Amino acid sequence: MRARLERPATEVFVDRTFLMIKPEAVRSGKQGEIIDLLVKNRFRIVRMKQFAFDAPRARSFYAMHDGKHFFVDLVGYITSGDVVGIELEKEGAIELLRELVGATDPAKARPGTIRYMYGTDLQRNAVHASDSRESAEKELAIVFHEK
Ligand code: FUP
Repeated sequence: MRARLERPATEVFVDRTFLMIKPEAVRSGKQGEIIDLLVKNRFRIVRMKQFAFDAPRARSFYAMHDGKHFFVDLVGYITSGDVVGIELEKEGAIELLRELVGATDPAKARPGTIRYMYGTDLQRNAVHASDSRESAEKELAIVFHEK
């Protein structure tokens, strides 16, 4: 008979973060290549779904930018088509994913980063990645409807 595996007394803590593939990258069929990059960089995919934001959920997702000059356009853009939301796990996930994603403006992103390879301009910059643990928790809750 096989021994029953016990859960370890202390859980190992691994950071989690959120990546979203934005509408123009989904429209042009780049999901697969972007997900492949995540896996090659040893991020573990925990959950993933393709969906469309409605305006209230998009405004809540981008609430930190409410009132800025680009807010209305940003909400219009992010609700313009399907996105792919992905929960990722890795030691140091938040910082390492931001490095892999690159600068907000694709024109300023370093070669090898996702925005350098797949971004079009400041608004259509291929992906979103959480910038802190608090943002990750909030964004995962909005996208995956966590309580
Ligand atoms: P980032 O954390 O790199 O995604 O960038 P920000 O939080 O500064 O910006 C959020 C999103 O707003 C960016 F993905 C792109 C968009 N944006 C504009 O459309 N115009 C601007 O002038 C600045 C940001």
